[in-house]
Amino acid sequence: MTAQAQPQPQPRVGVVMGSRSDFDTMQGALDLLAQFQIPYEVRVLSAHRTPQLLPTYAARAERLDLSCIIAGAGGAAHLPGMLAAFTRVPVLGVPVQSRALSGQDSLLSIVQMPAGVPVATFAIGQAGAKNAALFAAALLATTDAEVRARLDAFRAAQTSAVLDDPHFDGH
Ligand code: RP5
Repeated sequence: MTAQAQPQPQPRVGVVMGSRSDFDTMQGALDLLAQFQIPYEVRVLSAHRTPQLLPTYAARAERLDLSCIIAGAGGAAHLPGMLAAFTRVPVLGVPVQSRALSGQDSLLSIVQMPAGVPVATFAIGQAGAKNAALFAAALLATTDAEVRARLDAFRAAQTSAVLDDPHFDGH
């Protein structure tokens, strides 16, 4: 018997990054999207090395009606801003921690957009990647009751983990 390919659910979030070397940073976003059962797709796109792929991906994001694109990049991190220039799909920018400047360069490259083309910018590194995924879940939760319930449960578990810590002396 041959294995049947399972139909893949249509992605609701796009996750892109400027290089394969960004993958470790972005893994936290992928893990959380999976935990919330939000279908996603992943692409490596570079504003500098594959600039021709940016308008193509932006058009795809609109065609698929993605709720948002999470875009991680480091150094001269133009990927989130350039994608935002090509599409009205909300772009959540994750500054990857660079070797030379510890991600300060990535952060400023992503956050300092000119008025008119916004990129929602998150913390440098893995915290930013995770929070971008949680933000994507919050966006979907405005219209999706199942995602809303999972997000509420995630928050409740996070709170319990703090309050149930034996080192927490309570109030
Ligand atoms: C950026 O340059 C990427 O987002 C990555 O963070 C950085 C370094 O890329 P590699 O030289 O490791 O491919 O475009």
